[in-house]
Amino acid sequence: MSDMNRPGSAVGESDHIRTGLSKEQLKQAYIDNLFYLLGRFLEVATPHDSYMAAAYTVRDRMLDRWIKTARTYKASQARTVCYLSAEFLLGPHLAKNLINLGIMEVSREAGAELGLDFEAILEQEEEPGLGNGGLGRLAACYLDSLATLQIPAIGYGIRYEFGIFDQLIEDGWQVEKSDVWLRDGNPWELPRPKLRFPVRFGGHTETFQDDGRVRVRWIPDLVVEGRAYDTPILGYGVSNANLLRLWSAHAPESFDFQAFNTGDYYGAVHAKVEAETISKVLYPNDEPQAGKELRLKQQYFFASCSLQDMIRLQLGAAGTLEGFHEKFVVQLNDTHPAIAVAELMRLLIDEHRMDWEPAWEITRRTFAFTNHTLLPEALETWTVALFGRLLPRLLEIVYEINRRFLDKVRMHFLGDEARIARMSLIDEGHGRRIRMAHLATVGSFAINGVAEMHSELVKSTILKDFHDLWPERFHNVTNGVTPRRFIIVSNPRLARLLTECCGDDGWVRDMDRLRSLEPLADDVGFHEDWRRMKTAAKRDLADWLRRRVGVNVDPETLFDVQVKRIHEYKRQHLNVLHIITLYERLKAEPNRDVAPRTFVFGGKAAPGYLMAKLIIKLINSVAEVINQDPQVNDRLRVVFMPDFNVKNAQHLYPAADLSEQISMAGKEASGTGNMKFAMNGALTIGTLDGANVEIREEVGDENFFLFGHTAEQLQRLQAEGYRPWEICNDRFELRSALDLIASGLFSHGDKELFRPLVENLLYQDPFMVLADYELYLDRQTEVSHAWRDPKHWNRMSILNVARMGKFSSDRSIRDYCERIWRVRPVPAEL
Ligand code: GLG
Repeated sequence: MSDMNRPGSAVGESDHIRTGLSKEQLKQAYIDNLFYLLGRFLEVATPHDSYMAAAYTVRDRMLDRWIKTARTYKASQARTVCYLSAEFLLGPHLAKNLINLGIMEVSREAGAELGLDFEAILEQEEEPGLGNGGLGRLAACYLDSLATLQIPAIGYGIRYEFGIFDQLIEDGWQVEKSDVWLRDGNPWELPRPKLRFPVRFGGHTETFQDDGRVRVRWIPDLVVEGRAYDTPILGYGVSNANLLRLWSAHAPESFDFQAFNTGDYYGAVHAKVEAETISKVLYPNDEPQAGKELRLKQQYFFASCSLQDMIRLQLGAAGTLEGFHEKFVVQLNDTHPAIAVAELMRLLIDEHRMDWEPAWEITRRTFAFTNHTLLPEALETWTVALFGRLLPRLLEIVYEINRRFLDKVRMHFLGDEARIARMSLIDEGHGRRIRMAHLATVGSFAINGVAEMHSELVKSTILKDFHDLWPERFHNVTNGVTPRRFIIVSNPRLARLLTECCGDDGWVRDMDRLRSLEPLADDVGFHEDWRRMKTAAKRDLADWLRRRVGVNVDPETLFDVQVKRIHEYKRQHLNVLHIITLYERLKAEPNRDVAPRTFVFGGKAAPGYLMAKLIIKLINSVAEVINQDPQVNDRLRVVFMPDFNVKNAQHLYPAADLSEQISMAGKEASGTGNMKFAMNGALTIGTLDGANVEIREEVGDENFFLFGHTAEQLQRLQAEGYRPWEICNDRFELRSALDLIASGLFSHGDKELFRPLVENLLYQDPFMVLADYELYLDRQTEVSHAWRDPKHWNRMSILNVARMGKFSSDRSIRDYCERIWRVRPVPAEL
């Protein structure tokens, strides 16, 4: 890696001045950790030993801040945000923490003096893959911004023993390998063995008299213990360090001694295994709900542990639960933790002997709910039968919440029985199911979508009836991503350039300051810097792809990138149809003058999602044919980057020229990859969907390649009776691309392999790929023309970076703080 590409060389050069850490101290601390914690010495340390020693050295520096922060928050009795999320996709810690501590440079120098290969050490880290995609990564960006903005906050989630699977590509197919991320230890977490809470499952309930009141007792048939593991989350350029608390499931210590003593050894062990299964593995589905019993157990498990922990904190500080909703605001990251609404009621009523009304008052003033998707298959419901069997007491509470809620609805909309059925927490139509989005909505004082367009659709579609009732509760908070991870760590060259242009690194905490770049968009000298930075990043990626994937790509070509989960609504196959059309054009007219392109794909498919897996196979099959065809492979290359995760993604954002955001309009709630690319200077080709709409507004229509039907147009097309095969008959090139796939050209003559995909497109095309094909191709032709004019391209690229301030997660978090959470910064001082 060249000098320019060192994370940290761009910012915080006053590193050790800020932290008071000298190189000598770091060296000594590193050697001590190697010696005392790992039992090693420099000469025999493996790269992994070096990584562990480095990680401990950094963590020690963080603990100081963490404790000071905790003290400060405690003393100020500050209102605290609790971010409940089933996923936190953090990415590697080491580089990020070095940056946020401001000791990247001095550590690098210390490493060099000890003869260590710094890059190799960073490379050793196995990232905690505790999330599927956008939703989990958003939670991680928000933790970063909360700490940076000095907001008292706790992230609560699950410490999955196996995170998202590792993806291998074998013969073009996705193969899943389990992610054993804890195998070599996790230096970033602190186990809190004494911090544990019981969580019940199954059994039945009984009523009893208590002081003249009827109360309920839940007699479970399984009790699981949640144990806390804490990870400090540092802010950037501040002393605040917040807490991420993840729960791990265990059998209570005294597990079934009776069974042991009576000789039922297997029975006793089974109970232990059953308990520990709960936090074993992350469900690898991004959008569709799994509907599995274990998933409901996971949800209840972490919601209950987190609330019990908050109650502990509140009672410790105030001695009463009365002001609970003043002390805490709980953000529900999608419906995965929505059961918390009923669980808080249970804890207040059954365990803390409150009456229903005051308990409900606290509950509905505590929660706020973020919706992340409109896809029907992703809206969570649980059958009443399963729910009642697993959580009998919670079912009673859900019924009671519903009864009281529907009484209100009845008063408001007299006689509107259809509306009541639509709004009920119970869907009576499909085998009686509990609608988790309704539970979250009824139990929250604020509900928000994740981009302007999405929030409008939430109000007009899935939660329309609720919006009619409580319009004041509905908000929009457009997503954002952290520039610490996605510019400084990923793209140090760009970070350095931005710091030079802005005069200091203030843009890192105030991305709107990048507006000062605008005048440079026409500066020839600056264009030269810009081009040099981009080319260097593209060379790095080309090297990386050669080493990791074994393909050669030419850094001079246009890098056209689509990385995200593989899903039909995201329409990777539309991209493939474009590639095939380009291929056919070149075959028909070998000397045709086209802008040479390298197409890069990446992303995981849910293991049970066959069509998505077939799309991966198609991409790899098309790649195989094109990359081996000497007639075209100087102008066309296709690469599938295996195992797309945070660590690998960091190589891509700096190198991309074109960012593909081509979902069917109305389907992508926000998207956040679109932001990561644009803030690194890639131009977007995209539909009017999710946050694309706002990105285009910010960067300017002239700096964005918009295409495709709008959501309303598509809806109309569908209502009129959409007949994709007819589109095909009119569009020769489209027909021909589909025929080519069907002919077996990409599948060694096998005409069956891709038949399901081709037929799906021809006869159903649920995501209207064919409807947008021609518009997409036309726009891609314009992209090629624009690429031919580097001056113009660079200008657009610079303006994209200059105008992406809105999409810093710092802005999103400020929006949440002001509009929803009503929390204020509490600076921690060292
Ligand atoms: C969802 C949506 C994305 C969104 C993300 C974060 O599909 O469009 O950007 O949440 O809000 N499952 C997801 O990734």
